[in-house]
Amino acid sequence: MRIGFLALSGIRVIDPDLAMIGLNLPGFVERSKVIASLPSLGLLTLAGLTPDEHELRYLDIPDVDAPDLIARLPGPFDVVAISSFTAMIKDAYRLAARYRAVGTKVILGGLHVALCPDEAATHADAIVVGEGEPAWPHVLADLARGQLRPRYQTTAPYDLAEAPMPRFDLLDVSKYNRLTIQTTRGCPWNCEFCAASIRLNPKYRTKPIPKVIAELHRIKEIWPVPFIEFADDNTFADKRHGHALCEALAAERVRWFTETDISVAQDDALLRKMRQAGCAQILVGLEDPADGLEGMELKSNWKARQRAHYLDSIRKIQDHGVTVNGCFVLGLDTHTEASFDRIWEFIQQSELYEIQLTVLTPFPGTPLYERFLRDGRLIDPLAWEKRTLFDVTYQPAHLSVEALRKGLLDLASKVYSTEFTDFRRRQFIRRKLAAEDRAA
Ligand code: B12
Repeated sequence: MRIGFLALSGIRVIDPDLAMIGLNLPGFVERSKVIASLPSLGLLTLAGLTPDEHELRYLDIPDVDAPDLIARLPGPFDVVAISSFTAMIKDAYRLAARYRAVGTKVILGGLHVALCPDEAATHADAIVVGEGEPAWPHVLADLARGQLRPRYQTTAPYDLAEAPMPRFDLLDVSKYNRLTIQTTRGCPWNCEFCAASIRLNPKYRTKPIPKVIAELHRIKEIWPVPFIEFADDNTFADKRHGHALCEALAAERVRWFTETDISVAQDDALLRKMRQAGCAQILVGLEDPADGLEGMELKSNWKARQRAHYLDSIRKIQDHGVTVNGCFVLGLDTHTEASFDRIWEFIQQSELYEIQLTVLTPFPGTPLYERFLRDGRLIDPLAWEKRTLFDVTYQPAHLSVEALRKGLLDLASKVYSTEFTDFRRRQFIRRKLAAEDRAA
């Protein structure tokens, strides 16, 4: 079969004022360029599970509505596999319709499909709900026999010891400024708003280190000195795995970025190893420096219990030469007009190297979405295209929608201004040098 693996690329903001700010602020533009360019690891993984007898192509589709799209793209394909996140799902459905109109079978999978399977099923010949690896061989076999089923559902947690080698070789690597490797899946915590891989399967799993290193070696064959982003939700939740991962990476001379939680600050030896292993930055969900954390993590209120250590933890991690990208969520139920100033004060005090500001976003399939739906607080429950993490899609508890929008815009203009961006970078270097002096 000729199989096309199709990813929707780029990042999205609907609100024109927010898009404008993106065009004007240096820190923001820089970040957007960096994060917009990544291939779909989910599709490359499925391609890695596809037997050699099939002919494969991987394509990033920048504009699904472009005239003559299908005629201009490589192909034709017997079947296309399309991946989904919520913000671009309507684009994915339009792309699916265009392919189905020319007789190509369409398989849809990914996070949004897992969260809204009944909706997705109306746009595809088959959908895969949950993790893709266990289902994909069945999809291929059923396609070959002409007996495709409309729905494939996976529930048991996929064992990452079985993980296939993603087909990085299908990429035109000159188009990307970093490539992804997944070293863990899931997260031990369960935050009310989280719409990441715990929604595919809640079990936290680690990939055997030799497999991670083999993936890195495969990437180095096409890109000798790559920059790597780990496509993990919480790389260092399992400290033993984290130590072993860093020890193995130390020999690789590669720079990398990942997402993890603030608990890395409690492990000095791990911080030293992260630095030696080439860790450039960790992205940490701080969410709120005040009482908005209360009740956010649903298993044991874990997030709220970390708050008292935030400032010390950030300093300690950065003193080890690893920059922290601190993420804040605006519009939590405790937030009032005063919260924006409080977050701004905390950011200044923290000396965080990088900051991500997003608006609380009720993604479908999350406990947050269910709560807001129940309470009648969703502005347009099915406006999936607005689930961008920047657009306001619900009625905040103690703010108007406009006040939240404006609060984000004002805070973003302060945080991403040239002056403050320069200040943050200078502070980081100053503190790092001082820490190195102390250590010498
Ligand atoms: C890398 C990444 C990106 C890349 C995506 C590149 C791409 N085309 O895939 C870039 C930088 C472009 C990006 C952009 C955006 N992202 Co993003 N991103 C991530 C990140 C960090 C990792 C995703 C990943 O690679 N996972 C690993 C792979 C292996 O998992 P997977 O994709 O889920 O695939 C598995 C299954 O879903 C399934 N599967 C997937 N596709 C298919 C298809 C078929 C046919 C089948 C059978 C199975 C299948 O099989 C795979 C293996 O099990 C996650 C956060 C995180 N830590 O996970 C956020 C995340 C996915 N992003 C998110 C968001 C909000 C966005 C943006 C909307 C931001 C914005 N404002 O623009 C855009 C939307 C982009 C889009 N095109 O739709 C949210 C999505 C929530 C949701 N439910 O939609 C996440 C979870 C982060 C968060 N804060 O919540 N992102």
